[in-house]
Amino acid sequence: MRLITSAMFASKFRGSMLGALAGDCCGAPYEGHDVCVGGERIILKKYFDKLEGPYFKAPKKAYTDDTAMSMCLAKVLIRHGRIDDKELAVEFVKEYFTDPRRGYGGAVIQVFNKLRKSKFADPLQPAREQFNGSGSFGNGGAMRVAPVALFGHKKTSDEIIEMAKQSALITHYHKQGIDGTVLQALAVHAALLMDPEQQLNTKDFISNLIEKMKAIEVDEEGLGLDDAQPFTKQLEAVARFLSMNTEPSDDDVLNVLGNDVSALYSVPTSIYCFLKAQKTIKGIDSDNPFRRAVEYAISLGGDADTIASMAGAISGAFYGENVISTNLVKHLEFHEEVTLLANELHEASLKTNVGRKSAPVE
Ligand code: R7I
Ligand code: MG
Ligand code: MG
Repeated sequence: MRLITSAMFASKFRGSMLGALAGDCCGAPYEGHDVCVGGERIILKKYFDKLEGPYFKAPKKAYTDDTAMSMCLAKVLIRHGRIDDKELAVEFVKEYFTDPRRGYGGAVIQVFNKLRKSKFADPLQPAREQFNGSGSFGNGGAMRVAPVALFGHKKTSDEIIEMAKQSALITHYHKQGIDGTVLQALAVHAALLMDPEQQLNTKDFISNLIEKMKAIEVDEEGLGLDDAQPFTKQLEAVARFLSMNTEPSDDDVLNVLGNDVSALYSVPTSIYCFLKAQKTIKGIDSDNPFRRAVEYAISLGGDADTIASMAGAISGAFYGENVISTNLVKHLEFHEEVTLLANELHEASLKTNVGRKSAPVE
């Protein structure tokens, strides 16, 4: 394998953050839709063809909370060289109250209100109180975590796990909300460290994630029940689907992997979209593996912006920015700011000792 140079990492940072933006912006109009069948797939293909075709002046594709919160994380990492609970809480709250109409999750707004009201006295407390004390199992931690994995590119998986957890806890206290965040961060981190010119071994990619999630989802009771290791089970299903000779039906994918706002039924789905898109996909007519991942994710409907955004973040981290059509990028609201932040995040990641608890606070 070639050494990944600093210039390649910079391109992968931009690829991941623009990939996430593309999934969010292009998927948002499809959020809550049913899975695309027959003619709807053709309409989706035309939608992408148009965005990737010769530039036309049109309203920009608007980003949603997925991008808004990712950018908050990127800014805190750039500014502080680590995740500071209070700084991150302040950044989220400032962002939300400046621009609230970005399609935020139904319950997370309570966290923002409580944080503001309490003057951030304990930045983790409001998240602990969600859903009568069980915390949110939504995918909001996972959808925004890519900058953490990028920033920690020189770190070990254990350090990525710690940083991802910390980034989730401001809003998501439920174990599944946290573990989904960790899984998405590990997927982006793994893709980031790979050489895109080497054929990706999808079997190894998923096996590595399964091993890591097994260690996180320790079956403390020792009863061997499925609910002790829910993400491990979902990833094993991803591996099964990928190894089939014929593609599983959309119904099978949706029934098993899911497409909703819970972390458990969306993060493994996004990883599946990325890995499946290494090859051609029935009904998705494109030579470009990034577009296949994002278009396929959107075609599944449900939480389309978020699943496409997470798949886009992994795919962009693997291939780098050149895999994303420049015409498409021009249609994405905020693409210049995201590019700038990706560059700054890369520069900051070279300077600091991020993630370590002992890292100096600036
Ligand atoms: O997780 P979160 O930030 O939402 C992210 C999603 C993405 O799809 C975004 O694009 C945006 O559309 O929202 O926000 P939360 O409000 O914490 O969780 C999202 C939803 O998950 C909640 O509104 C609930 O419907 C559901 N949910 C739960 N339902 C019952 N019990 C999350 N946790 C629970 C729970 O414990
Ligand atoms: Mg959204
Ligand atoms: Mg969503």
